[in-house]
Amino acid sequence: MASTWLQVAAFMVVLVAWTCPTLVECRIRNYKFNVVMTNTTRLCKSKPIVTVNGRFPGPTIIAREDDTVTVKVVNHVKYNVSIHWHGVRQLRTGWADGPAYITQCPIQPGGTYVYKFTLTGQRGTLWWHAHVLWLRATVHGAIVILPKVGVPYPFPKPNKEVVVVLGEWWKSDTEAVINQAQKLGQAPNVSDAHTINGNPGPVGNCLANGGYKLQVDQEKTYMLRIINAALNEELFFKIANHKLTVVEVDAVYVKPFTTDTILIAPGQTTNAIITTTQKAGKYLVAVSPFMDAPIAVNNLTATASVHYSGALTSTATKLVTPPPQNATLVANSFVNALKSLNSVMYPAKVPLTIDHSLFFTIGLGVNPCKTCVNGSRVVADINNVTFVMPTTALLQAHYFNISGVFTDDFPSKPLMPYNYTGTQPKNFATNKGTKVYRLPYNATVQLVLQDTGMIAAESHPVHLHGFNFFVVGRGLGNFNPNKDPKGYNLVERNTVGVPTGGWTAIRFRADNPGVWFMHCHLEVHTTWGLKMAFVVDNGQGPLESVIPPPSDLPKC
Ligand SMILES: *[C@@H]1O[C@H](CO)[C@@H](O)[C@H](O)[C@H]1NC(C)=O
Ligand SMILES: *[C@@H]1O[C@H](CO)[C@@H](O)[C@H](O)[C@H]1NC(C)=O
Ligand SMILES: *[C@@H]1O[C@H](CO)[C@@H](O)[C@H](O)[C@H]1NC(C)=O
Ligand SMILES: *[C@@H]1O[C@H](CO)[C@@H](O)[C@H](O)[C@H]1NC(C)=O
Ligand SMILES: *[C@@H]1O[C@H](CO)[C@@H](O)[C@H](O)[C@H]1NC(C)=O
Ligand SMILES: *[C@@H]1O[C@H](CO)[C@@H](O)[C@H](O)[C@H]1NC(C)=O
Ligand SMILES: *[C@@H]1O[C@H](CO)[C@@H](O)[C@H](O)[C@H]1NC(C)=O
Ligand SMILES: *[C@@H]1O[C@H](CO)[C@@H](O)[C@H](O)[C@H]1NC(C)=O
Ligand SMILES: *[C@@H]1O[C@H](CO)[C@@H](O)[C@H](O)[C@H]1NC(C)=O
Ligand SMILES: *[C@@H]1O[C@H](CO)[C@@H](O)[C@H](O)[C@H]1NC(C)=O
Ligand SMILES: [Cu+2]
Repeated sequence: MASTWLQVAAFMVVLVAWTCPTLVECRIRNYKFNVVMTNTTRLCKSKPIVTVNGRFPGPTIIAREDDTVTVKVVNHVKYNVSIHWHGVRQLRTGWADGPAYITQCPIQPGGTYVYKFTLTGQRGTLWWHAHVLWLRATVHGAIVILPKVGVPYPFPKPNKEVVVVLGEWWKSDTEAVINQAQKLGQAPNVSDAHTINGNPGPVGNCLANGGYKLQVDQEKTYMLRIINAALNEELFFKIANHKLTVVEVDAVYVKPFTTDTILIAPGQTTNAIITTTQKAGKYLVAVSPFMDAPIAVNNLTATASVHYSGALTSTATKLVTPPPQNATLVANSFVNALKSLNSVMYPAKVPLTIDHSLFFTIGLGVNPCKTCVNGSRVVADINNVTFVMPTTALLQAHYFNISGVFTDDFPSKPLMPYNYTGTQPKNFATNKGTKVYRLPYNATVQLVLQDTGMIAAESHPVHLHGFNFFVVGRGLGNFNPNKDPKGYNLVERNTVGVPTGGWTAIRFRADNPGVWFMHCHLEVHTTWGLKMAFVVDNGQGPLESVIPPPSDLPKC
């Protein structure tokens, strides 16, 4: 094990105050994150960026299932900061979940907060990222959860494991990008590059960069722990002459399947194994956007390379052709191949009866704005509610019974039904509100997420905090409650793409009390208001109740 991780450490992992280097009998893992401004010359930009511990991507957290992790975050920058542990279930520990103004007030400049949570019943790849403003563009890193000591993977153990973080890069300051867009009421500028482990490869005027290099030996297996940390783009991932065997998504094992191309949305993680059966040489890795709607994206391809040992740098490079940007069929064939492992050891506990049947439309809208360019601004909504961020965190308001922060009248279905993917209403206006949907402890939920065609139909990767859910179906057009449930499939995850002009149905059991954010993981849509929260009430007794808040919980 130690040698496996040394490989990773060589390029990724810098741990501050990691108390547990052997990963054997260690139940508590302590980290310290200093949020700082960092200069980087790697990406053709002289302006400093916000990072954790000066790293981009940030440090990897390595732990085992059932370990308790503490991370002391110290804010040395001028921005308010909070960190989300994306996909970590946070059973009863919502205070450590991280989304600013949902579960905590942000850590203000000069402030400190210790996140403490236990990795219960999860193993695989997750990630952490800033959950305030657009800071997650550069404030993110991997979370690797190894199985408990002595528990094998349900597939042959790879020879090596490598973290591969995909991202987006702006030459401008990302806060300036979104602030400018919000002022004008228009879409923000797209990024200037995609990155693979912090490096775009030779694009634009960054030719000095060789790109990220993965050194391999022949006839070995490598498990890539791929994370899409990009703000706004779903990505294709492909390697010349190598097939990818997908074994896990969002820290849940899947039935292994082999593919040329991986589709990964912002927020999602995918573990895939490659076998190095090729001749010595250099094989390109391509990361390119998927967008099958008339929406502007950064269409540049990031490249990295897989180098077989012994190969000279002059060896011919094997090129790879990324799918076209609008390759819906490539995207669909990947998504349709995903199925939870659902074995005796890892059963898929999908709720079979439904207490709350919800139908949420997700899409864009247009509201008046006197100071904006056209007298209007683009917004986004769920069931025609554009979410307004409160100034007191929702979890505090819920826990301490503070009234006036939110209302629990989030509509369970659209108040004005129409043909969501057909002719749109003439009026694109939305309502504003800080509305939540309340669930009793242990209730079962089916939620159909329906894309709309307002302004443009577009794929939305929707992320739910505090739970894994089962994706039980997806389709094009409008969801049909009589016909569609018959075709239900099954994959467990925490972020799911709702297809352009289509729908996705998910199920979950509300067995985690607290306040749980649900939002589009395209940062631009979250900013525009495509977000809401579920309040899950306490059940019986302390084991079914939110724990008391820690004493250092930041104040607003
Ligand atoms: C970044 O580099 C500039 C120019 O060299 C320097 O003035 C600035 O202090 C540096 N900032 C940080 C955070 O290191
Ligand atoms: C966004 O792009 C426009 C057009 O290229 C440019 O003028 C503007 O400065 C950019 N905004 C930021 C914040 O970089
Ligand atoms: C503003 O108006 C211009 C010109 O009519 C149009 O091209 C643009 O799409 C409009 N922008 C928004 C955000 O409505
Ligand atoms: C990428 O986008 C740019 C700017 O919109 C455009 O000029 C270019 O043709 C596009 N390239 C491809 C390959 O689609
Ligand atoms: C994808 O885009 C290309 C170039 O714009 C176009 O020729 C092609 O018809 C599009 N394919 C689909 C399936 O929309
Ligand atoms: C909030 O109200 C609930 C229900 O009335 C009560 O059980 C709980 O003790 C109250 N919490 C606080 C912190 O006052
Ligand atoms: C909704 O609109 C689509 C696209 O125009 C059309 O094919 C479909 O028949 C419409 N559905 C209903 C129920 O009217
Ligand atoms: C959304 O709400 C706005 C404001 O109340 C209203 O004007 C509009 O008709 C509603 N749209 C839909 C699709 O319900
Ligand atoms: C939750 O509900 C299921 C049945 O729907 C039941 O089997 C289970 O015991 C309940 N769990 C708790 C903790 O109440
Ligand atoms: C930081 O957060 C505090 C508490 O919510 C708020 O009062 C303050 O305005 C925020 N600062 C900035 C720069 O946004
Ligand atoms: Cu979206």
